[in-house]
Amino acid sequence: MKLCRFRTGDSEARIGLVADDSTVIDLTAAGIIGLEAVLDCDDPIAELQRAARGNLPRLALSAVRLCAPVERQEVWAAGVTYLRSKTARMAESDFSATAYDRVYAAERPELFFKCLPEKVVPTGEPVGIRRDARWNVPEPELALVMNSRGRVAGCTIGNDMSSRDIEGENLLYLPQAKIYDRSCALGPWIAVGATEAAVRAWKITLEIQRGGRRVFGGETSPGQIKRSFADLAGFLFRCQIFPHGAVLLTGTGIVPPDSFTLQVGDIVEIGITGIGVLRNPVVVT
Ligand code: DO4
Ligand code: MG
Repeated sequence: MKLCRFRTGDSEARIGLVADDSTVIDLTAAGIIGLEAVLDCDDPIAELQRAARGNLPRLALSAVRLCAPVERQEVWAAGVTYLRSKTARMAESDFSATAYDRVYAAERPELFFKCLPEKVVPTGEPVGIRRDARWNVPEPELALVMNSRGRVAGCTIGNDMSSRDIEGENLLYLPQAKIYDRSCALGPWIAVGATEAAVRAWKITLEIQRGGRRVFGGETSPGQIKRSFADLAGFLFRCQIFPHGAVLLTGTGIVPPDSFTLQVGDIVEIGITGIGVLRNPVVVT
């Protein structure tokens, strides 16, 4: 089931179910006014099925504005979870290479704070590249949506925008390479109900268009993530609580060649089978 946040006109964000990739069923009249309560249920699927049984308003997907599927959840990210990310980062950095090598093999994963929801953009809105960076890339990532008990309640698509020259200059610059205005996109909605085994068989694709032409394309699969979802969620929720739940980006497995950097006006399209497509133009921030 596909759970979304949406607006019509100037209305407050509402919660809906996307049916047939063309219709949004407005769940407001069924008493569902936020993501948190649904995700915190023992059985979100049963709760959504119960809600959708009523006679609820249906809107054309094309007539609503999708919001990022995040309310008060902090957004975190795992790093160096794919071999491709490890090798690309070892190559970009003179003196941090061993850190990436070690963290890929270590029991404790790299987890870093990405942003609060106010820095997240939804599908359709621009992601940003820093004006003081020379080498900027999107990072297409499966995002785990976790409830307040640390349970993976669904997943969505994430873009962990990164400035590779800043990160590569010194590992201590990671927060500046990763956190700035419009540095994270999430959407288009949350897929609820798939098992980890099913998700691991999905495909992740990245396509970057420039002036109507494809300038980069790549693909991978969540099956290539070195760690289990439970392991990543367990480390994130170890010694800290998330009263509103959290979103965890699970790392990138697609890295464009070193000669590639994003430009203003590029369109970044990330697809994950089982979820949908997250599509964002690029601006300078
Ligand atoms: O260690 C730096 C960041 C890694 C990351 O964001 C990734 O592997 O996706
Ligand atoms: Mg990343």
